[in-house]
Amino acid sequence: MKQFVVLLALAAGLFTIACQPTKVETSGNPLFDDPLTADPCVLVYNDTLYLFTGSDETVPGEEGFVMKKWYVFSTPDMVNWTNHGVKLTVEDFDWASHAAFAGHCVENHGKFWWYVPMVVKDTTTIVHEGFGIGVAVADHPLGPYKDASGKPIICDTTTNSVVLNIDPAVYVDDDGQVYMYWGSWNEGRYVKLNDNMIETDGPVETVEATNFFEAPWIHKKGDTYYLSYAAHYPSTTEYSTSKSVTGPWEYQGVINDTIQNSPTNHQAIVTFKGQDYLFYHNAGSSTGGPFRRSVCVDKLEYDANGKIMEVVRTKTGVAEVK
Ligand code: FUB
Repeated sequence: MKQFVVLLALAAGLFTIACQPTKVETSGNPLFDDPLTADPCVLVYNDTLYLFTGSDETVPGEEGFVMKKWYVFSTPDMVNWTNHGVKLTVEDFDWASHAAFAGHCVENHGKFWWYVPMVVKDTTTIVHEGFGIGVAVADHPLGPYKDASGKPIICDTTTNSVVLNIDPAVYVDDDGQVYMYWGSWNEGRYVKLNDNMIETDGPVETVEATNFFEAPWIHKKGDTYYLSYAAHYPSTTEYSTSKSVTGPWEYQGVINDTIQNSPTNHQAIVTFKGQDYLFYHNAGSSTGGPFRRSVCVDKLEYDANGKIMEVVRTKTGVAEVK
């Protein structure tokens, strides 16, 4: 009888162990409580995902954006992240005075080009909000970066630019032609960039995309170009598709619904080690209000017809990838 009880206890123990869920490592949203991060941009290089972010700073008495610098983070597996620290600041650009808004880093010709908007120093070129878009360059995603053009590529006095020249998104097409998209307050623009990455090559064109508010991002899946963007304000993330990088754009729908505690959400979309991801920000790490934000990541999924399904935002984030 005693033997039977021992066997029963052993079996129960084994059953309990077998039923224990396997521990799954997840990233957790927001990704970092400290520092505060906003406006994600991502690229994959040498099996590593690099995340470029802006920096929301808490300054007593200041409720709006306080942004002076940009960070770089990296991960080999979406769970273990390294904060590489500040890699670019307003002071790195002689022509800029303040407001380090959303940037975009892209690889081309073996170098890394980090396009960033800031308010310019030269008040004679300020007609609207005073933002210019410049670019810094480095040999590696982690830098060191230095101003590549010595002046803004786009500013208020550029023909057909917009009132708020922010949120650059640069895309190198399959034939090598480079395009820069940007815009805010319902006005989107794009321009061809010269092969040297620091000059425009042709006129500034208007982007016609339903509900466009700001934060354009281009990616391609199969032979379809996806233009995602912040729509309305407070913003959802929505998207349109085309068979050409310059449109015409056919409206498709919502990727990410409005975020309760943040009127902005600024997306970045990437495929890494076979998984698709949506990076965005919320204001979940902070008691500082809607202008103190933190970057998050969740899974992005396409249906069988290539339509992006609305993202399910989670607190747990995404699982480790090998
Ligand atoms: O972070 C400042 C601005 O807020 C960005 O440039 C926009 O995309 C919005 O996120």
